[in-house]
Amino acid sequence: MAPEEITIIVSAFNEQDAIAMTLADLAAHVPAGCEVLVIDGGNDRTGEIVRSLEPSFPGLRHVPHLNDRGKGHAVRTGIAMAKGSFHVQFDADGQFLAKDIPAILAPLLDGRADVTLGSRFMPESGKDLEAAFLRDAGNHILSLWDSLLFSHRMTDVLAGLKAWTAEAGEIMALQSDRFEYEVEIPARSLRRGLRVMDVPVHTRSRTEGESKVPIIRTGLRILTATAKFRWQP
Ligand SMILES: Nc1nc2c(ncn2[C@@H]2O[C@H](COP(=O)(O)OP(=O)(O)OP(=O)(O)O)[C@@H](O)[C@H]2O)c(=O)[nH]1
Ligand SMILES: [Mg+2]
Repeated sequence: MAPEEITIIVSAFNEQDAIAMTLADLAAHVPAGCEVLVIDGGNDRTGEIVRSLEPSFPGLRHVPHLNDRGKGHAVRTGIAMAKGSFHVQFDADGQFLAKDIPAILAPLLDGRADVTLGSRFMPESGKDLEAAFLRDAGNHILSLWDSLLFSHRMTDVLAGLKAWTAEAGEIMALQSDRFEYEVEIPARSLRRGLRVMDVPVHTRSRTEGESKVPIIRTGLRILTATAKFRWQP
C-alpha cells in the first residue's frame, strides 16, 4: 500500500514540549510519505516547531486551527482535510507509541474492521502509566457503560490512538467538539453498522507538557453524551 493512503491526524493544544518527540516517534515508525496533519489549536511554539520540521519530514503539515473548539473539533477538521483512505488519530503528547500504528491499521487494511480502538487494558497491552486510579476507574466504567449500551465489548473507549477508513469517517459524521468525540467514534460507528475492533496498544506516562483534562467534569460530560449517541437517530 502506498504511504499516501495513510493520514495521521495529530490534534495539539500547547504541546511545545512534546510535539518534537511525538513527530520523531512517528517519523521512525510510519512509512515515509504518509500524510501527517498537526491540527494546532493552541498559541505556544508548537506551530513554529512543526513548521521547522516540515522540510525534513515529507507529508508533515502544520494546520493552524484558529477557532479551535476542542479536540473533537480538531479531529473533525483533520478528517475533512485528510487525503488518505485510512485515518489514524494520534495524540501529540507522546503518551501513545507510533510503533503500534501498523497493528492499529492492520484490521482495516485486511478488511476485518472499519474502525479500530487502541486499548490500554487488554492482556497484550503495555502500560507504564503511574497510578492514575480515578482516571482508570472512570475509563473502565465508561467503557463498560458503552459496551452495554451498544452491545459490543470495548475495553478502552478513551484512548488517544484510534483508526478508521475514510469511508467510515464519512459514515460516522462526527459532531462533537470536545473529548466526548472519543466515545462518539465507536457509538456512531456501531449504530450505523460499522465493524469496530479493539487492538492492544502501549502507553507511557506524560513526561512533557500538561494534561488539559478536568477528570470528573469530562467524565460526566462523556457519560451523558453517550446516552445521547445511543438514543439519537
Ligand atoms: N486542537 C486541540 N487539541 C487538543 C485540545 N485539547 C487536547 N488536545 C490534544 O489532544 C490530545 C489529548 O489531550 P490530553 O490533554 O493529553 O488528554 P488525555 O490524553 O486524555 O490526558 P492526559 O492523560 O492527562 O494526557 C493531546 O495531543 C492534546 O494536545 C483542544 O482543545 N484542541
Ligand atoms: Mg494525553
